[in-house]
Amino acid sequence: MTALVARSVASRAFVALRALLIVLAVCFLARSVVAAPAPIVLTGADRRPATSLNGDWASIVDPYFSGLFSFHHEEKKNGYFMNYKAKAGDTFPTEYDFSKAPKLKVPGDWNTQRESLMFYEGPIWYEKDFTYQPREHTRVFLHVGAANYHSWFWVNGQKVCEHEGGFTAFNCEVTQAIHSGGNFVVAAVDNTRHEDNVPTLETDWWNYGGLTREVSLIEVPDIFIDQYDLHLSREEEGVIEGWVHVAGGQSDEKADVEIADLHAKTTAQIGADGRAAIHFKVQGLERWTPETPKLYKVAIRAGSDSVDELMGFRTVEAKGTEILLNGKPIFLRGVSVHAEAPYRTGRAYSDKDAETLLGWAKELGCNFVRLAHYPHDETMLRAADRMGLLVWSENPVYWALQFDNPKVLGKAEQQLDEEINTSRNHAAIILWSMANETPNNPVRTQFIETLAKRARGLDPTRLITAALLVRAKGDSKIVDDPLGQALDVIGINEYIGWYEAHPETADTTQWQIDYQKPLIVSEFGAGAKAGLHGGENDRWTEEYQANVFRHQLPMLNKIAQLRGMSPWLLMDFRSPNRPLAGIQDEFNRKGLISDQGKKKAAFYILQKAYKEKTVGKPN
Ligand code: GCB
Repeated sequence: MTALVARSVASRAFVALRALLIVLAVCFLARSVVAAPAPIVLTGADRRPATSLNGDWASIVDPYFSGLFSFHHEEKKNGYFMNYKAKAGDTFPTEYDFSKAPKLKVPGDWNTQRESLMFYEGPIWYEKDFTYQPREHTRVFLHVGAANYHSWFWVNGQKVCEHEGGFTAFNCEVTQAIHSGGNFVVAAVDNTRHEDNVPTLETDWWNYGGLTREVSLIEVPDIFIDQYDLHLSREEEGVIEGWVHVAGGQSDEKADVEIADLHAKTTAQIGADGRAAIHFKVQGLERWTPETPKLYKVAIRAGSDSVDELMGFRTVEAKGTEILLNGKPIFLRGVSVHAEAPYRTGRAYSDKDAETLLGWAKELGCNFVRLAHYPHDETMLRAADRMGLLVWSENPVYWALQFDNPKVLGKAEQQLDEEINTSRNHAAIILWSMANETPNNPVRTQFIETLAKRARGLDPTRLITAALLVRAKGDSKIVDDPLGQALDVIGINEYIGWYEAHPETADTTQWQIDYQKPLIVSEFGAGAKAGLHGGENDRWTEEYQANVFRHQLPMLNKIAQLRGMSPWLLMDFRSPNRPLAGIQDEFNRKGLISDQGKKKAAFYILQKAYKEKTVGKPN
């Protein structure tokens, strides 16, 4: 009996072990089919020579994702990424053909390019043919400015990468996949919203899908500069410091940084971690300010690689309740901006879009923009550097994420890393915002504190903020969200006169702020349809919106530690949450300017206050 039991236990163990081995083998094989190296960040990618892949791409709308998954939902080996061309005598049908498929423009969201795609959420395939001549001793990266939300890339049928997050740039190595002559690249982009994504299911903006920003090929030498950080020291006068990281480098190599206009040059040894520490003194530096946005050409070199940067130098810090720019207190006269394209709507991506939007901000009298609610395109940051607009840059930790899910924290961290590592050399950016209007609970607080700590570790030179919700008690508004402890600058959103009470309620509102830190009112505002007129208490009219601003400004001026504001917002933008026919028509109408560029009455109220410096401290 005992022997029998022992035998059956042994045989069961054998069966279990065999099953485990089979599972492991299957996993290994499956991985070898699908695994591709993670994409990398390239700082200053737009400053490198590149082969553009912008323009027309063939497209296949694939709501069931049958180009990637079989009828039993297994990942296909011969999916659409093979770009197979049917041949006479094939023993199977080929049910797709990119050469006959309709085109989509890249960069560009798909929603505004085809009426049937306006509300589409799901996967779409993209394909483009291109010719290329790789050179010896080089590595080639497919640079993607942004793909919303989840994307997969193949070159000549070989998987080169997969990426999550719709608003950050990434680079997939294609060195092994690309060849001399004709090549093709296939991408699948899926903008399906999921609860465990960042952002999550609910947002107040259009879920524009696709290859929304530019795509190119970037060729670098075997040993190349992948990331760098150069900034003006806060501690030592006239010192530029930071680091240059070299990928594939040996520790006996050197990196150098030269600013020819200042006759300044330094050379530094690359350490075992691939980094060369930079620290050098410059004479006669003109500091970057909103009034004098001086940019210098900075040459960064290592081995045979070089990047020609264009950057400004300034310091920023928080002291007590002040924000100091170059050591002097500054008041941030700002406005919030979505990456919505002026005049044509859709996701903004071009220099022209950036110049129009930021040109309006300048016309308003701004020295500051809050680029909500996700990292904006490089073109926007370059324009802000050039035009002298300080920037609040934001991680898409928006509303109620799954804060108790470690996977979600990982996604938020990855997007934060990409945002900072890509954009850290813009003089314009002074604030990294960790989140917007998140629910006040301990799990959320811990999640965002983790992000704040990470951001400080990656970049100790800028200030950390977040847009908090405010609590009401009688006539008072209370700012006591515990997340405030983790911030250098407190951001708050409030909608007195729109989502609550009346515009004039602002006259009697008292503020209790439990933090002795600088405060930015990162949102207030009201909806108005451009051209709709009426009494100042008639909702949706320009007069109502103007009235809200008229009552808000004096109230905000009474907050002693107010150091800036960015009312909601510069221009109307598409949002599926805004269906009111004849007024909203799927647009959030809180813009000071309509999506067609028409300025509303409130624009002029804020402009007067900014130009005459009657809000905030006059600096
Ligand atoms: C908010 C959000 C912003 C919305 C805005 C609104 O508080 O931060 O994303 O679009 O309110 O218009 O309701």
